[in-house]
Amino acid sequence: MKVLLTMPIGVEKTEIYRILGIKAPPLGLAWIAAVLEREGIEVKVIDAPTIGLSEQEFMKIIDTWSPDIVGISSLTPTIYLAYRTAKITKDVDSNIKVIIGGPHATFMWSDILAECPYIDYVVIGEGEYTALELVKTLEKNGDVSNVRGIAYRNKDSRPVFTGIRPLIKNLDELPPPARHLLPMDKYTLFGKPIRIAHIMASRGCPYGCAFCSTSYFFGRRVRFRSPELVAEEIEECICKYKTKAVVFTDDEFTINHRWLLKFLNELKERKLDIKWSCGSRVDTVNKEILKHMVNSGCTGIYYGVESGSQEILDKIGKKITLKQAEDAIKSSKELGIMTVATFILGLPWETIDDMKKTASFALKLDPDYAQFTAATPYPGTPLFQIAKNDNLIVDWDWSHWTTLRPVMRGYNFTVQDVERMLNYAYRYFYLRAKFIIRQLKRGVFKDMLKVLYRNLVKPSMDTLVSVFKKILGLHTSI
Ligand code: B12
Ligand code: SF4
Repeated sequence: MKVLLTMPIGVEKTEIYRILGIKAPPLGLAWIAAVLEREGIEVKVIDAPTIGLSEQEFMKIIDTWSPDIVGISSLTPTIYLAYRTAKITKDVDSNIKVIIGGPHATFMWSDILAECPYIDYVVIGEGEYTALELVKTLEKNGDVSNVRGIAYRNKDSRPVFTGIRPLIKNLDELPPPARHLLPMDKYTLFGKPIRIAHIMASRGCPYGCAFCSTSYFFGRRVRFRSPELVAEEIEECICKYKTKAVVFTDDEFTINHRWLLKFLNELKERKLDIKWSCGSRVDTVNKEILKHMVNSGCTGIYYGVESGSQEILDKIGKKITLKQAEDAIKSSKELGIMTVATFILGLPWETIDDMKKTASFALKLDPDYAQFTAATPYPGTPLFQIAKNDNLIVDWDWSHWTTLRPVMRGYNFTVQDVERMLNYAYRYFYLRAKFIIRQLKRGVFKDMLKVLYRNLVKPSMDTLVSVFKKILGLHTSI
């Protein structure tokens, strides 16, 4: 049995990819590949956007390698490209079974089966064991209705869901992601040859914020891998791929201090000399833990602050206070950690004044970088239900659901208002002397000018926004 796992073809040409400009490995596919390989199944992984694979090249691979199964990973904004990838797979060989997985597929499986005849199976939720069981069942020509966690069309073309598969209890059972199947030399920092590895130490989050699908996808209980195995994975990356920097892609890396301290100690004992960055809530750090983090190589933290209005924070269930945000950014900066604060504009309950408050709060916090994105009601989130029920969604073209542009109006504002406020917030934060001088001092202004120059042909505010997002893209990688 030969299984080819791929990202949708053509993602690198989309707005979001060009603007974010981040090349990151598809850890989900690499993990599935590792589990399949462990069972002796022949697997190939294609990180199509990173290597810039064209449709023709993809079809050629299908033609020459002849997989029995093609698995495609997809997010909401890349779903149409996933459909197209499924179609061109079947164009080459209609006998190939096509499987799709990922957060969009998980919550929209019934629409997917109705919309795309080229997709045979949808894997719902965490994919490793479901994919393995499905592949083994297909290999034996067995009865797929016994495979939990999938959806498919039955003989009468009716959609069937086989029921939820429980989450993997012990993540240590999983082998490390199959990085040997990925183009590891292509994941560099700012396009420079500093080798970077993406590591995920945990899955799940207890908070269930209204705009985020993590708790509904990976569960409310955080499942940590053991500190030893995570450190071992890093050590392996250093040996095999000359990794110099690690990005932890956990949603909330600092949530469990006992685990974190054990892990940091593990890094110390193994004398692992790496720089690393992570994402964190503002209420799960304090000066003491930050000191430990800095001492073991932490150089950057990505904080989800979301809003400058306490009322809005409460409404989205973020369970943080503005004061906690101030304290976290202040302490981090004092310790020399580069901070990125992320904010959402256009949450349904906001007023224009609330959005202005968010822009002002960003300035008050004065993180190294601020990222403002449009509130997007991704499927599977409480926000999706609210937006759908109250007819707030004005753009149902999934390819626009990138967070770069609003697709939803509020109770008191239009999508045009959000566009205007995003431009306002970016201008307000970045076009100020303090920020520009800081960049000059750091010597990174050259990079910024380069990107600006490239975009000056179309010097609209939108362009400026994308320029700064590009810069953020560069810097949020570490
Ligand atoms: C790291 C990360 C990024 C990185 C790297 C992405 C990459 N190359 O993987 C960067 C910064 C580039 C990024 C960008 C974006 N991201 Co992002 N990202 C994440 C994050 C934090 C971790 C991803 C990860 O590695 N997960 C770990 C693996 C194990 O999970 P997984 O990929 O989902 O795969 C599992 C299952 O989904 C399933 N599966 C997935 N694919 C397949 C395929 C098959 C065939 C099968 C059988 C199963 C299967 O099995 C896998 C193993 O269990 C997630 C949140 C999260 N916790 O997952 C958000 C998340 C995926 N991102 C999200 C979004 C919205 C984006 C952006 C669209 C928006 C933005 N402004 O950032 C862009 C889009 C980029 C693009 N090119 O399209 C949303 C997606 C929501 C949705 N419905 O689509 C998430 C879920 C965040 C959230 N909480 O809402 N992201
Ligand atoms: S935004 Fe962060 S804290 Fe909130 S549910 Fe998502 S991962 Fe958890």
